[in-house]
Amino acid sequence: MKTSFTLKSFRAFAVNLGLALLSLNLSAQTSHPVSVSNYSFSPKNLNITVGDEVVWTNTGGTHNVDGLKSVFPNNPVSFGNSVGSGWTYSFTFNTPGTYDYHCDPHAGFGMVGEIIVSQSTTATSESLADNSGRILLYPNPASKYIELKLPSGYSPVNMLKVYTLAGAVIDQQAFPTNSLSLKYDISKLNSGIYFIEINSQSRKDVLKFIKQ
Ligand SMILES: [Cu+2]
Repeated sequence: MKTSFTLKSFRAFAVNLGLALLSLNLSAQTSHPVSVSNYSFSPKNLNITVGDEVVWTNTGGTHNVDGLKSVFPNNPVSFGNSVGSGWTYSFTFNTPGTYDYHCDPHAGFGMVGEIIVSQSTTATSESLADNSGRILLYPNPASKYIELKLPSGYSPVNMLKVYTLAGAVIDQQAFPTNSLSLKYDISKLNSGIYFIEINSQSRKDVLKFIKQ
């Protein structure tokens, strides 16, 4: 009798705990570790979402993280710490954009890093919800990547083609199955005007984008 009561209340407790953890998880930021040693940041490049935290841990040598706007004027905000050894430094990125940084003593040795902070997926799909029926391409112009967002009725998508203003096809690939969005890397393209063609069984869309 007593045991079953205890079990029951334990179950109720476990369910409540489960719900509490779930809601905590949904709102929690993601933490991205970067190790600092051997004159490098690893990983050197990070793609994160607004509200995420990056944690740098210096495991060897005398280094720092310098992402100050006085050094990198294009950084949306400043971040960084002082030169030293054995430290851990964390920063939460609340403004989208591209952030560059380096280690002050070893910048000349190529001890550099970059973090791309994107809007959260949830916020993006919500804010784009009223554009039903159209394919969205953003940002445009862009330098690192473009993102394609397809309307919910757009399915199945077969093939994606990228070509130059002159009409030369430079890339062709399958659109990810069961996905209505795609992040496409344009960092290696030369500056200029390009077209991206998306085919479904019933329609073909061609969107223009500018690589900065
Ligand atoms: Cu260093």
